[in-house]
Amino acid sequence: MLLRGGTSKGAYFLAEDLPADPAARDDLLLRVMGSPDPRQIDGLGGAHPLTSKVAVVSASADPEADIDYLFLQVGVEKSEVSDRQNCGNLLAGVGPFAVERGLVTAGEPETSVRIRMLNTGDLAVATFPTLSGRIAVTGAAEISGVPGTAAPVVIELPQGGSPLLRTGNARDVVAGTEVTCVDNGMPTVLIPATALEITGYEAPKDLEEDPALADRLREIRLAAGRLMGLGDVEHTTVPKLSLLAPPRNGGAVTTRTFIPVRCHTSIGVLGAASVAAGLRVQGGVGEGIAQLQPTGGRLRIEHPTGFLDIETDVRYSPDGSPSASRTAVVRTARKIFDGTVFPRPADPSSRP
Ligand code: NQM
Repeated sequence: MLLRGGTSKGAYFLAEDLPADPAARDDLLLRVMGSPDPRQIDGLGGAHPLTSKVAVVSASADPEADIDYLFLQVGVEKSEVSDRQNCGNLLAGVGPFAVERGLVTAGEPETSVRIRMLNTGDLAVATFPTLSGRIAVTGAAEISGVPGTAAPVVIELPQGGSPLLRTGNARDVVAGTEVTCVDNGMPTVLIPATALEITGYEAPKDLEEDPALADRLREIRLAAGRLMGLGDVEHTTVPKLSLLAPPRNGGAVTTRTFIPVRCHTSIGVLGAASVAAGLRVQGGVGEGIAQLQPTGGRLRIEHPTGFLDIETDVRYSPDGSPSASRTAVVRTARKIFDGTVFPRPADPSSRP
């Protein structure tokens, strides 16, 4: 099934319909999506990382969850499939997909699905309208970056899994630049835009066309990845890089996020959750840039096509280390197509 989940789009599969062997599965998914090819002309992919995504869903054996969700990022130009990152946007479509495939029974007027996110081990709860056992096909919710309205999906992330500050510090200096390395579901490096000699309000396309910026970001990312305990991140999609500037439209902060080479046209859900939590870290690089409302957990993260509202609370333990205790966000999802995909035939010489 093809669904839009938030501001991304992906192919959703039942785990039982894919090969159990990861190498055979990845080979099949590359052929399904039409990779490697910058246009993905021979497959379902949309020629951008945000539309070259796969969700693998199954009933969960975990008593705390109804279903398991594995996210796979399928390379566009490269023959790579990665399970190293999660995706909160595709997460919005996982509950509706599970209802459509009969993995969970729909309630009336809404259904809550407990989802174990296999990439990180974290739990999410998604609640969305359902009617007569089916998902709502229309709705009144609107999110930035998607035209029109659709049925809302309320996503709750009860608590962050990994430590919020992966390096243990509110600030680190990497490649000569002060950053905050944060992880509230997505390892993200927060960088003041002015530290990179840009304003932070540029269009994604203009930022992508700046080779000096690309080199600098690469250098920061490789160093930060090591510092965050992620090892050599040359071939992985995490950490992401979020460049921060003061808000312009009444929000908390303006962002330009690299995922990690292309500049996001909006921002990822868990990426925004990590930015929001990072802004609440005392002594982080967001201080002096972000404007945090004195009360309430909701932060409006501005991005190139609008904003994303994230509710998140950061608490400090007696030893002084911060953690995110709860994160919530509203997304929308829409079923686009359900049917049979015909993958490009396997190249006998490249068979796993
Ligand atoms: O951060 C893009 C997206 C994402 C990831 C990326 C996401 C998230 O917008 O939760 O959703 O950072 O690669 O789909």
